[in-house]
Amino acid sequence: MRAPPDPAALAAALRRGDRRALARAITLVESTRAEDRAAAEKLLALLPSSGDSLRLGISGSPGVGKSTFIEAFGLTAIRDGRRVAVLAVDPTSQRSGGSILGDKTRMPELAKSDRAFVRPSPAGRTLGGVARRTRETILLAEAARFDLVIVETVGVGQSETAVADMTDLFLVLIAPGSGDELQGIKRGITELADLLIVNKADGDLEPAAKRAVADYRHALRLLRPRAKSEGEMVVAVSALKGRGIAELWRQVVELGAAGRRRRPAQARAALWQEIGEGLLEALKGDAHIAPHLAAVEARVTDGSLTPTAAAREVLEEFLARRR
Ligand SMILES: Nc1nc2c(ncn2[C@@H]2O[C@H](COP(=O)(O)OP(=O)(O)OP(=O)(O)O)[C@@H](O)[C@H]2O)c(=O)[nH]1
Ligand SMILES: [Mg+2]
Repeated sequence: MRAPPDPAALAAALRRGDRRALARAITLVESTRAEDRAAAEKLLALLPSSGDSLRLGISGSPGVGKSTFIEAFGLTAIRDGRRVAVLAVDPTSQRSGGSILGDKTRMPELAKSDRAFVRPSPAGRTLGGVARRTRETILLAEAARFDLVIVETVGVGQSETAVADMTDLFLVLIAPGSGDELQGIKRGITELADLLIVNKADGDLEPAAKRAVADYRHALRLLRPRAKSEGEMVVAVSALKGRGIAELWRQVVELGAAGRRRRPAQARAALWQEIGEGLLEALKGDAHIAPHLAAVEARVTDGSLTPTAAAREVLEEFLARRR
């Protein structure tokens, strides 16, 4: 068995901006081995605070152009002096090696740049585990002097919420002409999104992109009649042609400064989430309780016990055993 790396040495290498150290540190926080977990926590405690980073969440359905967009957008940020880390969150997908290849070939320049770091998502695991690991990975990237951290999610629903809850600004990419432009509004995604970005505004798709922008602006005015600047919340770009990307970058920098104010509340929410998950883990790992959980669940399933009564029973037993 390999010994975990020395946290102090790793922290020092991170502070120098060493990308290989960053890769090793991420592997460490992703590990579930107890001694790695202990080393990871020591490492995290040694890291400097996050400085002036901008944390950006990006989501959008498969094929909308996320990777192409991140390539163009990330290179624009690099030209503006940033160092860019791209992290992926993909809790549902089982694709592993494939996504690494796919992402890196769709971001060829970014993957080559020495001012960028692209980390694909390890597949599997629960959303809670993924969220904690990603939060920690953001801190590692920031300690390694990456001042634009892009968290991409290809998952839907909960993973979008998880990413929105750990970033300063959340962008949702939309494809035009898919016939379901307003589906995002139905799914409530616009409540999470700070900016809706209609991609592929080029060639044959340009008229459809313009319509999509108008449709979304209209829908947002109906949904949030009191807000003033909904028009500016929807923009059209072409990631492929690089159109609208520089303007969007300026807008993101501006909005991101305000979005940073969310961090204290996000940290508080993460604390309670971790406490909740820790308790649940302890409960499910309790040698006396765990064997009965399946039976309790079966009684709730067949209706012979209410969820409330069952939960009270389980919790009372769990808590009584700790007194
Ligand atoms: N016309 C046009 N095509 C684009 C644009 N951006 C991306 N595409 C194309 O759309 C396809 C999907 O692009 P990706 O960047 O791989 O999309 P993705 O959202 O990362 O896809 P997944 O990783 O599978 O979720 C590719 O064929 C791209 O070339 C654009 O701005 N205009
Ligand atoms: Mg992609």
